[in-house]
Amino acid sequence: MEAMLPRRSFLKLAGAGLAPLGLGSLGFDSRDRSQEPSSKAALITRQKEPENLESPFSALKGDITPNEQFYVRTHFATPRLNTADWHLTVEGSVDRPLVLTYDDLLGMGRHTVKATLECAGNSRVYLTPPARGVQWEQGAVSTAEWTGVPLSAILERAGLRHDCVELVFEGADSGEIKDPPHPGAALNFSRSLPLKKALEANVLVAYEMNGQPLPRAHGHPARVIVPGWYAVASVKWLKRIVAVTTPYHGYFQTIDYAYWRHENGFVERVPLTELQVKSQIARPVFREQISAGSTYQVTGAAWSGESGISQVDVSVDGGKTWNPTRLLGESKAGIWRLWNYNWQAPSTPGNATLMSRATDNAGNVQPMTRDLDRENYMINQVIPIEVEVR
Ligand SMILES: Nc1nc2c(c(=O)[nH]1)N[C@H]1C(S)=C(S)[C@@H](COP(=O)(O)O)O[C@H]1N2
Ligand SMILES: [Mo]
Repeated sequence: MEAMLPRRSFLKLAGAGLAPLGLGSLGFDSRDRSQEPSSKAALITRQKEPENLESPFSALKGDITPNEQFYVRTHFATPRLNTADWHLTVEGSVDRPLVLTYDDLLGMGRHTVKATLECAGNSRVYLTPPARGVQWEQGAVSTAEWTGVPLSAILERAGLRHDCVELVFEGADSGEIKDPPHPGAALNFSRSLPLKKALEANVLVAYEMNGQPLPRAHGHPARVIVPGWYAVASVKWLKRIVAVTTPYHGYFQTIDYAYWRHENGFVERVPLTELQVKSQIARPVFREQISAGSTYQVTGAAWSGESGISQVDVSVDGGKTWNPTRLLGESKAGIWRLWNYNWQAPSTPGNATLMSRATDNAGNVQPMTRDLDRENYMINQVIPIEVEVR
């Protein structure tokens, strides 16, 4: 397996066949990740092709997920892009259309934001009846520090016109959709942001993840990062930004990654956007055996897109009574907060049902039941964890 070669010799091998196009005497660009294997041993494989890999949430430790443990969600074959010939174009309703090289992008700024990415399908395996899509447990969520250029700076250079209402982001990955309804031919992954969201200071075109050039699986050379929104908005392998004058209705925000919203007595199909308030128990895991009479530290994380987490409660009696947990770190929108609770396990053997429930500063409380208008997405209801005391 290629991953077994030491990294250095692997890069040399990869570089040997490359024409030294503006790369100096080295013959390859050390930032080139086009040959990097995208798979990661620390992750749980949910699907091989396209690559869908789950983070081991029970290994939660600290609020940053190491790159090797960060979940991977892809819809099509993972592109192999290299920094030497990658371009980002900015077009549509702009005064100055742009074609940016990788070096242009790096030269436009360096801004770091911490953000939790959660796939809107995270926790899907717990739905009854079963719902279509990748059967994620609790690990389609991870947190990193992202470094890149504020999107607003790129849009400013391009000179957005006043009639622009949304920005559409296109990835270099493409393929055919199998489940109907679907278009007649292959399409690229794409998603849009309303202008107001796109101009927020923490929305980035990121080129680094936890201080490393963006790994291939996470969108190398550059991706969008939209803190506080379901990660489907954070388009990887970014190649084109289009300023449009009417709302975009692409596949990944209408047929897929959308839900039914009730408004004015109507039911409307709308793209899913903000992360819904949610907490998860990392430890204990399902059916873990716990010594009777011991003190067990229940540990987990909680997040919300709209505002910071203000409270997480734990129940050890199946939801009858709730106890406040100890919250670590800061209360910030779009970034998870670790928490723990010392549970005095009963002295007599038997089953116990643990639950956690988060509240954010806007007063949103994690629900106990499933909202059917969300179908197979936005799964934030309280999940019971049954353990065995013995
Ligand atoms: N170009 C592109 N961008 C994409 C996707 C994709 O398949 N192609 N998947 C989206 C979804 S649904 C998620 S959850 C996140 C996953 O980001 P990660 O793989 O870095 O964790 O990327 C988003 N951006
Ligand atoms: Mo996702």
